[in-house]
Amino acid sequence: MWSIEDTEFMSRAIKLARRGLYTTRPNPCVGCVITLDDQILGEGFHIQAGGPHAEVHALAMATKRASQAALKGATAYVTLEPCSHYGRTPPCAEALIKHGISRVVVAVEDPNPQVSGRGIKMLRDAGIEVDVGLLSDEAAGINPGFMKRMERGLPWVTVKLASSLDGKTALSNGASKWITGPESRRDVQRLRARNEALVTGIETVLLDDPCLNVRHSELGLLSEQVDADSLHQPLRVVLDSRARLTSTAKLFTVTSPILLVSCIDYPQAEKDTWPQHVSGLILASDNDGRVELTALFAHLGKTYNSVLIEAGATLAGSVISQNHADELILYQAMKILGSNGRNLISLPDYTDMADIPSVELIDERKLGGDTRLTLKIRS
Ligand code: AOF
Ligand code: ZN
Repeated sequence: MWSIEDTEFMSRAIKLARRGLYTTRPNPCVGCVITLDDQILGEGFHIQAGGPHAEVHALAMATKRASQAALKGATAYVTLEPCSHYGRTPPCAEALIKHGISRVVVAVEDPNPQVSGRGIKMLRDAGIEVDVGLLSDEAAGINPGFMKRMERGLPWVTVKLASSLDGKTALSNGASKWITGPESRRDVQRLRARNEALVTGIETVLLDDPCLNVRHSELGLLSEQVDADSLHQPLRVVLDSRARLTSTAKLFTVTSPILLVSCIDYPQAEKDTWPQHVSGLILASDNDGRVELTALFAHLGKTYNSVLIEAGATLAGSVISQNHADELILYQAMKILGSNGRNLISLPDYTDMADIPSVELIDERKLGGDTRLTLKIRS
């Protein structure tokens, strides 16, 4: 069904879509290539929510290069089903029809209930040949958070971990600076920039006093990939069940939004000191008196496609053992910290191998002297 050219042009559209990785949220990354007689006439990608969709950019380029009449035999390759709704922009399916495109190749259907098949139907009803499913896994893989949230109302959850070769995060006295190298730390900045919310625990905040923001200068990205102005700062979420955090935390000095999640209310006098970018949320506690994670992810899933957990062993372990994690990213340093070092993940004392978390290695990469492992959690 798919020609070599089809695959080549869809690969190009996927590559273009990725260029929106740091800027499109909460919209998905989408790429589009328009060809005529197997020559690229126009291409584009979705840059920013509220701005033109990928198809609009590609059509604009194509119509600059060829007359509208020439688009009659043209093919559009789109990584996500063209939209059919009036959102912040008019429907792309309509634009493709209006421009006289003859064939549309779609990698994956848009699970957004406002679209979900209607874009494809609109095109077919207008007599356009529509082929769906080319490189669908790759295309869906650019937007795991968008796909999951649209389908299940939950965010894609990544747990970030950093350890020594023997799986330790610190010496027994707590010393941990710096186990992983500068390349890994820069990669963590990019990981933060790709996620819409970062979740950490009160223990980590009290111990490390982090800012948990994305520093544009440390991303090591080209300005065409993301300029400082269009870079989103993720929401910073602190799980603080007993409402212990005070506004002296360094976290407060950076003005991107902070959500403090507790199981009891903070004292009013404390809340009065919160700057404008700080808000609170009270959720139920679990049996251990900690914030109930199911309620947390259901809440975050109302707004955020992707959540990065950057926390200590206890919270990381709870997220994994309670089956909330989709992916682990482990930065492993070639250092040996010894058997009294602090453990990476606190998990229940499993007695049956059938009960241990099931992980699958997806990617392995050297970052300076460290190794980065990307692992999917199988449910
Ligand atoms: C497309 N092409 O490039 C993108 C699409 O708020 P709006 O108007 O930008 O609409 C956002 C929705 O449009 C988004 O949730 C998704 O369903 C779809 N995104 N569709 O045809 C694009 N970014
Ligand atoms: Zn659209």
